[in-house]
Amino acid sequence: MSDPQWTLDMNKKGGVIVKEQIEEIRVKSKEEINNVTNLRELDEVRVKYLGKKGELTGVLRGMGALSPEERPVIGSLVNTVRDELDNLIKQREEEFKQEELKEKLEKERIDVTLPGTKVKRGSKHPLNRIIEEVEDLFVSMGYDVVEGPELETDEYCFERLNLPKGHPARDMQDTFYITDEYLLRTQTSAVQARVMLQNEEKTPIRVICPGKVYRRDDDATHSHQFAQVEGLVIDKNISLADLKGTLEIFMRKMLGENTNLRFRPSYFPFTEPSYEVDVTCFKCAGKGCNLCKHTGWIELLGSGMVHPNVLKMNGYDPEVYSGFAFGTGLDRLAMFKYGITDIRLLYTNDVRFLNQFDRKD
Ligand code: 2NM
Repeated sequence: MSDPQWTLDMNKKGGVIVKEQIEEIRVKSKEEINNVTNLRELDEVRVKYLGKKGELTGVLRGMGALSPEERPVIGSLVNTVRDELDNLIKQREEEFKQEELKEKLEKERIDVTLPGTKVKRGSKHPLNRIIEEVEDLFVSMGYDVVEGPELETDEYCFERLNLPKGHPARDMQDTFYITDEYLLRTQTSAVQARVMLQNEEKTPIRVICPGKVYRRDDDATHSHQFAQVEGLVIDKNISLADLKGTLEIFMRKMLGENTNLRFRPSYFPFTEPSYEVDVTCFKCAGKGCNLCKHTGWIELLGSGMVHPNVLKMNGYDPEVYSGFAFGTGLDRLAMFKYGITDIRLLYTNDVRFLNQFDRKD
């Protein structure tokens, strides 16, 4: 902005003094404005000169002493100086704000190239993955998933599954007895006895029962507690062909489409006939290796046609209904599917082991 005009011909003394005073204020205040170091100081200077009781405002207030001719001249001079100071203050204010912003940005600067903090996410336990996969498959084929108590009664775990007291096959499973009547279930077929008995209309049944079971042995290949899934189908005209087809679909889904099945006659008290089922060794594809002891086969399931006594004892007429059942250890299935060599890894929850099953979703 251009300097105010100082060439006015002031013929009266008072006006000349006031003009000098204004010039003095102008020089002094400009210097002070230029010297302030922050917004607060700047405001103090503004109040000192331009505030209600400020020095420049004071000049206007004292104008009464001037002649009528001088007043507009001085008035306009004061306005010019005030505008000049106003502008300078605004300019300084803007400078301080910019500085402040710059400082803030500098202080809050984020280095986007720094590596982030990795959020640790849990992963699904391999056993639970297997259970979910089995459940999804059987649910897609119209089965219900049913669970039951781990603390069972002798009645459901043995009696109703064609294993009366004193039956030699009771020794096949080393049972944890709690009392004479209560025990830790040795198989989830106890749940299936409940399902059959509780179905009062005696309509067809299609269930799988996954869960923990308990036996009194443990070593590298056996645990005193392990996970099992058993399946049961009861309807009219259920045959061995239905069992074979179902297990083939089951195993091919879990272990690959090239998996074949081999049925070996066996004995279970709750089925007749009974079969142990072998699957093509997944490691050597049936050629023979150390895992399958050079047979090409791995034993994975037990199965059979539901024993007429079991049907009868749970309220189904064996002349009208027939059924098949099967059972398999989920631990063994998980070990085969993921190539795990020690069953205890599934139960000790070592994160170095579990991290290998990191979720991909
Ligand atoms: C197996 C092997 C063979 C089985 C039998 C039953 C039922 F309820 F029908 F009695 N449920 N599961 C069965 C048969 C289980 O597991 C190795």
